[in-house]
Order: sequence, then structure tokens, then C-alpha cells
Amino acid sequence: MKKLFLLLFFLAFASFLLVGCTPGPPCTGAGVVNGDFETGDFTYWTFTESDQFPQVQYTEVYSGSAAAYMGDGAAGLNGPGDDTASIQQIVYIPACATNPLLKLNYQVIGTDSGGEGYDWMKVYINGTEILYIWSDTSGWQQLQYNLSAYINTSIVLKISAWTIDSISAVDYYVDNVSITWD
Ligand SMILES: [Ca+2]
Ligand SMILES: [Ca+2]
Ligand SMILES: [Ca+2]
Repeated sequence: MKKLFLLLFFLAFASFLLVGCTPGPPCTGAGVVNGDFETGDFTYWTFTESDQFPQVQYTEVYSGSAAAYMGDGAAGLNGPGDDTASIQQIVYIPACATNPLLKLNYQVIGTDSGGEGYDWMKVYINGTEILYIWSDTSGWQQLQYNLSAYINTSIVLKISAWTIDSISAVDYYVDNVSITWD
């Protein structure tokens, strides 16, 4: 009888271990598609053009061979018409996601002699500004933004560049846009 109890106890414990160690299904989702711009264009992005921007170019890149060039802060963006160029993508963050994180690399080359107020690049989540830059970044920088507040929702990720002048160039680049989670 004692042996039977021991056996039952052992079986219960073994099955507990087995269930405890079985991984659940992975929490999959599309994330940001073509966030590295390696297609050479804005496939999977919705974009708003202003004159020559946005562009995909191959000179200033963080990784791979291509990156987005959002504006030149001057004549190429400040031609006739609206002076904001933007790209956006709708991304669903699944209910099973934990610690969802937006990451993107950005670089600004140059600073207007007049300073702030002549041009900028901004990043928005659902219309809320999470990055605002307008001066030289001394190389590529990384934005990281916690998206835990947006689990089980679709977010609108938007990157915009704007200028008001046609003379003083300030170049805005973006690469490696991703949204990942555990
Ligand atoms: Ca790239
Ligand atoms: Ca400018
Ligand atoms: Ca324009």
C-alpha cells in the first residue's frame, strides 16, 4: 500500500513537471514589415510625399544596404505644396505579447544656423509624439519605446519630416524600424 502511494505521488509529480515544462505556442505577429527598407522602396508603408521626399537611398545606412531618407530640411522638401513627408504603418500587437518594444535607428546630419523651428523629424504612435529631433545627432542613434500600453491593439506608427526653409540643409535618415515582444 505504501509503495502504491509512493508510485502515485511520483506519477503526479512527474506529470506536473511535464506540463510545467511544455512551452506554449509562440506569440507570433507580423511586426513592422520592410522596416529595414531593404526592398529599396516603401513597400508595406503608406507614405505622403512632399516634392523629393521620402526616398530610399544607399549612402547613409545603419545596416544592410538601404535606409529611408525622410527629408533634406531645405529645397528638396520645401518646394511647392505641403512641406511634410511621412511614412506610416499599422502594426497589431497581439494579446499574447509581453514587453513589446519599438526600436528604430535615426540620424540627423547638420543643424540649421537659425536653430530649432526651421525643420524637424518626429515619430508618432497613434498621433502622440514620441521623438522630436532637429539638430545633428553625431552619427546614428537608437530610439527605444515601450509599447506595453498597446497590447492587443493595432497602432499607427508614423515618421514625419518637415521644413520651412529652402536654404540650410539638415538631412534626416531612418533605418531598422522594428516592433518585437517576448
Ligand atoms: Ca537598412
Ligand atoms: Ca533647414
Ligand atoms: Ca514641399
